Amino acid sequence: MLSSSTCSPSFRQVMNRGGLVRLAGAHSPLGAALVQETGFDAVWASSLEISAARCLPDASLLTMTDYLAAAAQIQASCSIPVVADVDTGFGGNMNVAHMVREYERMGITAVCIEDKHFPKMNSFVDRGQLLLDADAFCSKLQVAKSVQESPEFYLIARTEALIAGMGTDEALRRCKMYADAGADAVLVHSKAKAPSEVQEFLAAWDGRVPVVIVPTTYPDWHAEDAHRAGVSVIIYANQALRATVQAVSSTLKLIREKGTSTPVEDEIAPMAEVFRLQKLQEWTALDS
Ligand code: SPV
Ligand code: MG
Repeated sequence: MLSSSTCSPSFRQVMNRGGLVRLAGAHSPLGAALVQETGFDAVWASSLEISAARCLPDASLLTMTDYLAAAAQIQASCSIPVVADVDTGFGGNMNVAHMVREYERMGITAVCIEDKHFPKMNSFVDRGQLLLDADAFCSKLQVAKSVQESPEFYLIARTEALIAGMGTDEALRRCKMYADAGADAVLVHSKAKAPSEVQEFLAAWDGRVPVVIVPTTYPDWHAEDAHRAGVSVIIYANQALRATVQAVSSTLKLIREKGTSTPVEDEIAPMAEVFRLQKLQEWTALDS
């Protein structure tokens, strides 16, 4: 049997194992295969990555159908759960309900929805971020929980309060409301160069649901230290995408410049490695 058809545990099952849960971003099954085999617990189907793979800004330009197709392809290909980045839920309450039903139907066991307005802009883009009123976002969360079919389905509520410069107290106020509205975990996002505001948040957090972080701009904070400070889930959201951009660009530059690929041959994956990731042997065995 093809091993790509193995079942994945749900994200909730992974959370129930206890300990720190680590995710890395991907936009394709190939990227997800690398996430899985390097030992991450789940794949982050990143809106930034999925948009960037289409050479488009992460600005609600793609539709729910686009994001769902990418997440579902990833989930179908690997045996760790996908946490789908669903931005704002693609609109209002009705869009959120539709989103939950469609994602669940395609085998996605966890989604992360954020409290920005639709259309949203990536959190690291340097322009003001407008947040939805906290009560309106709670209403989205309640709708999401009310339509989920499986008790396994896991809802992460992400606040952009720190990204919008609203401070730790507002992030705490919102996250408490989101947890009380039914979120299974909260994600507190920050674009600060140091983890101090996230640490301040964690010191005051009462632990009513687990906390998720995305340490893109404060990469020096070691995962174990973050875990000791109260973090349950860490998402390395875009490092794989950035590695790809850099590696492909410098490889192509060298080939173009030197007129031969000899200088890069030792740096790039051999064809055998590509075949291994494609599970070529398992496929060809079907033909024997
Ligand atoms: C993503 O990876 O799409 C995220 C994380 O939402 S970030 O880009 O850091 O906002
Ligand atoms: Mg995103």
